[in-house]
Amino acid sequence: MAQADIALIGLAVMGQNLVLNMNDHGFVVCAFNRTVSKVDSFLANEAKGTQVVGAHSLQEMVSKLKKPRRVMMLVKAGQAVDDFINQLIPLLEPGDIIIDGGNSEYRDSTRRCKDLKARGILFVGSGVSGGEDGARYGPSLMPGGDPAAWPHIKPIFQSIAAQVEGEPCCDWVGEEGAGHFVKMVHNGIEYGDMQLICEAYHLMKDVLCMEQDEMAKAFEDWNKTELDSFLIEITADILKFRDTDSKHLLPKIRDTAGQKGTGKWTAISALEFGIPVTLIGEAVFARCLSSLKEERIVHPSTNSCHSSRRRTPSELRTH
Ligand code: 2AM
Repeated sequence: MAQADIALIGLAVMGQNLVLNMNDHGFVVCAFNRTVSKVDSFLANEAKGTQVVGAHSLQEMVSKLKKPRRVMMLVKAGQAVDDFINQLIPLLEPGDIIIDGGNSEYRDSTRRCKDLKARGILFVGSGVSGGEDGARYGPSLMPGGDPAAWPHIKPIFQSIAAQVEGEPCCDWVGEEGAGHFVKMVHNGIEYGDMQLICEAYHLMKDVLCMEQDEMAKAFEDWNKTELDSFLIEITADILKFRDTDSKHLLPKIRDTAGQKGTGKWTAISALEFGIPVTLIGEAVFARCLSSLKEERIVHPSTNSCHSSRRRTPSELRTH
């Protein structure tokens, strides 16, 4: 049997979809997952009829790969990435490549890149953007790390990435943790974009007293201008959307937003590097305020707002 072009560890939806995307582009992928039963169910269902092969151990996976071996991980950020790297090290040879396509912090990627370089293994930390659909049909990929790895992964990465006017949405972004740094800033920019949309909505609703369908029309018009973008497009759709009782759904949704941390990390990096990125800082603070508001209740008799419970400083440090 022909050796596989690349291994992919982590068969949650993002991982599965990247495997199927690589398969569509003619690459033979060897799939592995910590919970090994997922390998069999993936091969019997989603990957049925494809060229995808499976492995039931890391040893078996490594034995099925062409050299230099290319091993990509899409597992939970943090300890799981270090655990897999530690298990892979004794199985790989100098010149082999480990790619982390998860949502790792860029400092972790810098550390992993240096540690693996000392052992002759080439590390790549890659941002993967576009969600589940992107992973399946064309993500934006932001690889960085050991530059010696790039020629070996470029053909795979550039063919599975989204293509815009014939150009792949993927290029080498720099050394060490640069891939995950770019992904972090990319997410931070999205925070800023969403903050601008929210402020525009606030002014339209509370200052201009516009009706919901009027606001939707404004966003639709903006989407035909230089503001043409996914977020402006879905804002118009969200504004128009009606609930089963035929009333608009949006005013019924709680006015709070959580966060996973990439906006906050972008703002922290901006402070550390002395680069003013005030919009993203504002966006993070607005989300914090919105979730603090969630903790407050309006007293029905007086209509006055008071905190339901005083929170301790450590409880406030939630993000
Ligand atoms: P699982 O199917 O065995 O849970 C997304 O959660 C992916 O990361 C899944 O493939 C999951 O494997 C994997 N994952 C999560 N935590 C992990 C850990 N501590 N060690 C190894 N894999 C992990």
